[in-house]
Amino acid sequence: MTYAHRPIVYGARYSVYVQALLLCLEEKQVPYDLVEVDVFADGGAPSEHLSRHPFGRIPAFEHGALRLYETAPICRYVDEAFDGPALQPATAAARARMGQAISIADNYAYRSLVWGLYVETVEKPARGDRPDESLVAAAHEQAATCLGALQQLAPEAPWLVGDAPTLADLHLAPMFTLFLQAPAAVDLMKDAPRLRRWFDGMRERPSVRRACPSPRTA
Ligand SMILES: N[C@@H](CCC(=O)N[C@@H](CS)C(=O)NCC(=O)O)C(=O)O
Repeated sequence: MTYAHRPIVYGARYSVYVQALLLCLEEKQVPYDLVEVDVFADGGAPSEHLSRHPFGRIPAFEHGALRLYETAPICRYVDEAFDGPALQPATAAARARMGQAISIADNYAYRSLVWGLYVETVEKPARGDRPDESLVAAAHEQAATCLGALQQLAPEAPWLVGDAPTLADLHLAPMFTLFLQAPAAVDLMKDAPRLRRWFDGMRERPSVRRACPSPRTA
C-alpha cells in the first residue's frame, strides 16, 4: 500500500516509547521515516524539538499536516488511519481493557520496570555507577504489583487483553525487553508465568525483532 504522505517519527530507537510507535507502524506495514532526536543529549532536548513536543519527550509524529505527541493517541491514530490488521478490539469492553493496560504501562510500569529496575540495576552498573537502593526497593514492589495487575487483565488469553495482539501488547513489549534484563526479573517473573508466555510470543514477532533491538536507555 502506498500513501500520499509518509509518516515521520521524531525520536531515537533506544526509547521504549519510540519503539512502541515503530512496532505499531511495522505491524500495520506502514512505511515511515525516523528523524533522530536525542532528548538525553547534554543540554536536554534540542530547542527545535520543543515545537513538536512542548514537554521535550520522544516520540513526536507528523503525518501530512497532522502533528501529534503522546504515544498512545499516536498509535490509535496509526491503527485507524492506515490499512492493515486492526490493533484495537472490536468491543467497547475489550477496548477499555486495552486502554487500562496502556495506562498501567504509562503510570506504573515505565517508572518501575524501566527506570527503577533496568536503568538502576543494569545500565548504571554497566557504566560504573552504583544503583540507588531505595529507588530499586520501591521499584521492585511496584513492579510486582504491575506484573500481578497485567496478569489479571485477561487471565485465559494468549495476548495481554484477548485473542489477538493489540496496541497494549505493542506498548508494553519494549518495556519488558528492558525489564527482563534486570536481575530481579528472574524472581519477579516466576510469579507471572502468563506474562512469560506472552513475552515469548511477542519476541518472535518480526516487528519486535526489528523495532526492539537490545538496548541503551529508556
Ligand atoms: N507520555 C509520553 C512519554 C514519552 C517519554 O517519556 N519518552 C522518554 C523516552 S522513552 C523521553 O522522551 N524522556 C526524556 C526525558 O525524560 O527528558 C508518551 O506517551 O509519549
